[in-house]
Amino acid sequence: MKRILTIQDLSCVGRCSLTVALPILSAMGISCSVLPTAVLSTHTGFPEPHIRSLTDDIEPICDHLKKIGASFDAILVGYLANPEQAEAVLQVMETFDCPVILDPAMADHGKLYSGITEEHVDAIRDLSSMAEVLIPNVTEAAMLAGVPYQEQTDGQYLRMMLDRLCKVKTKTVVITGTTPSQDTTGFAGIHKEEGMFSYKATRRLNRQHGTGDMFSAVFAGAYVLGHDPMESAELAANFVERVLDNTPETTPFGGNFETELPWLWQQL
Ligand code: PXL
Repeated sequence: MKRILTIQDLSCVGRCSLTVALPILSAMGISCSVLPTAVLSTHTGFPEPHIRSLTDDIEPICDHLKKIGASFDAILVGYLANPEQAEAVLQVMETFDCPVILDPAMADHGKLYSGITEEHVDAIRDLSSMAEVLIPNVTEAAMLAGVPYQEQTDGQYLRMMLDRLCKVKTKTVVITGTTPSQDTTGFAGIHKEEGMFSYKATRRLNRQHGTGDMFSAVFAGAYVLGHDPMESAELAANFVERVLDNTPETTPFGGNFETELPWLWQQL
């Protein structure tokens, strides 16, 4: 059985991060271990969440996991609570020495998430150069590449960001939430050996919190199971489309993904 360690927060209410990665990876037949970066009453899309960062706990948890002989086929990194955590996460990556899939989880729709600072962006930029796969949305890609955010994404803009984000250790970058045209959305990717790939589907009018986290969890699962980056990203996009179709109202409680898990299992 494949094993993934995922490093992201535990938000008690509002589907995102660990509360989506765990069930999704389990439904894909993958053993999912967790290293929580913070406990929040809700994600930061709700007003005034209670937040306890677990910055000082990352290293001792990692040390103990190493001591008991834990090993992983991949590490999936998501939301970090502060820039200092990037250093601790780097040590976890070095300790377990396996492919890292990094979702920068810090911004969307042209804006940083509440509480995320410019120092955080710099720390994630440094960390991202150590990842084998990077999965930013358009806003995060622009911030990491150091270019202005554009709501409409033409091919030249995406190509420029993909080239800038593809560092020495990077094998694949997938930018999610692209807008190939007014009524379509999709992703654009680059694979170092095989070149560019892209995908588009009808744009859904509703938005749901946590769909980026769902995308990266499905992608990570398919990738460790041996699917190539395009197949993994397409499966992830199709899963998110089903979640959106299943959740007509836009609320911060997140997309109804639970009923789509049997479909996900059937695709593998
Ligand atoms: O879905 C991204 C995410 C993850 N974790 C926390 C968040 C957000 C986005 O707002 O606040 C805590």
